[in-house]
Amino acid sequence: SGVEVEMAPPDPILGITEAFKADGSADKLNLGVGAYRTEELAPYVLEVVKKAEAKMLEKGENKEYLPIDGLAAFKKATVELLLGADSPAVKEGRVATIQSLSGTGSLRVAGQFLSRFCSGRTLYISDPTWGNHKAIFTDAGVPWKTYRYFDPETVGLDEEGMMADLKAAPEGSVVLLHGCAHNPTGVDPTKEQWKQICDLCHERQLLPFFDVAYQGFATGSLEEDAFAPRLFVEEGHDVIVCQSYSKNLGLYAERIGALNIVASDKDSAARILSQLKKIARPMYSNPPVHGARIVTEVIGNKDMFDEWKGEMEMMSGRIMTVRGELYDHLTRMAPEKDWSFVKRQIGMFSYTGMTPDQVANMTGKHHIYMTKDGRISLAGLSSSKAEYLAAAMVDSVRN
Ligand code: PLP
Ligand code: TYF
Repeated sequence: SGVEVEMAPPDPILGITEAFKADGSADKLNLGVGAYRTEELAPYVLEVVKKAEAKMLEKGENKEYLPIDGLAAFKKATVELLLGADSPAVKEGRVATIQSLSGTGSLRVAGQFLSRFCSGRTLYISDPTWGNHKAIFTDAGVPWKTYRYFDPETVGLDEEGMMADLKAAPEGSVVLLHGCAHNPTGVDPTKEQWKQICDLCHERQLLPFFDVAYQGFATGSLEEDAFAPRLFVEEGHDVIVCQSYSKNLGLYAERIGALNIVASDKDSAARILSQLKKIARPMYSNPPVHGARIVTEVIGNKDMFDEWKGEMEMMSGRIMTVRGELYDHLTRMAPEKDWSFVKRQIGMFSYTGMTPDQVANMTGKHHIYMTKDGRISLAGLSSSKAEYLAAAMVDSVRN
């Protein structure tokens, strides 16, 4: 009658932070988790978030339960941020939106929806992808396969491989795409390539499913970063989109995000929403309110919205600056190697191509923590540490 289980392995990303905390070295650097840090390497709370919270305190809002599908004003704000306020799909009421527990929880609800209503349809996931995707969809009972995505030779998109694998996918398959700033590679399709992927989804009757975790964080522009999901919706696809406010509004621990399913008409959207609520209810009943209010305040107030855009540009700009500095140091220290990928990659991460042994050297010898797949989070790097990182990388790839 006892409970005996094996020890579970630590999370490949969040487990790194545990190891980092236990390291006593003064040089240590946590480039594992994708979380934005200031130049002083401290966590950053956006000024606009503090303002929104002050306003919320002033209003004295209560702590009553939200509806199962979340705060109505948040739902409106989040779908308009994603697709644009004048999007026909939004205006026609064809989008079923449910506020959920940030990106991860939204993906999990979407997974449950797929396993319940799209059984027999395989989900295609990029190789590589964010470490949690496979676990989320495995737990939700969604059968998945991978499609080729990354070409280590060019440190770019494996366009041919991706298109061939998607062409070979059975009709009705679901394709998981990163809306922008692909994690971990930092390699995104160009606009032209997105159009080809969109056409292919039409031809092959594939259901596009976007994970949008970095809107506004990739280029600094909310519109630019929503190019791909907007294109697919405009082209008339039914589309699933998960959103997260962890990175772009720095609301990591508030667990605020949404799942949107764009349907062909208002009635099917209403039926889909009713089923999403039926999924959420026995899982967590209803979502937390604090982050939903923050997002709603920020998006709904012109001054705060503009201030948010400024802070996003600041954050994405700082990451681009450290990319440039890291590139300069690397090129000076090891000019025989082409380091231009560091500057080309988009978003928080650089996918370095380092092997597990080289990563072990980074951590064991240089106290630099990063994921085993060779990914480093540049959001956790400061200008003053760029040279130290470059020296460690050069030491690791040469040995
Ligand atoms: N999807 C991708 C691609 C991510 O990189 C992340 C984390 O950063 C998430 C989803 C979900 O994060 P969260 O659950 O904090 O929104
Ligand atoms: O890729 C990352 O680093 C971020 C952070 O379960 C993260 O996505 C990692 C693991 C996780 C949730 C968020």
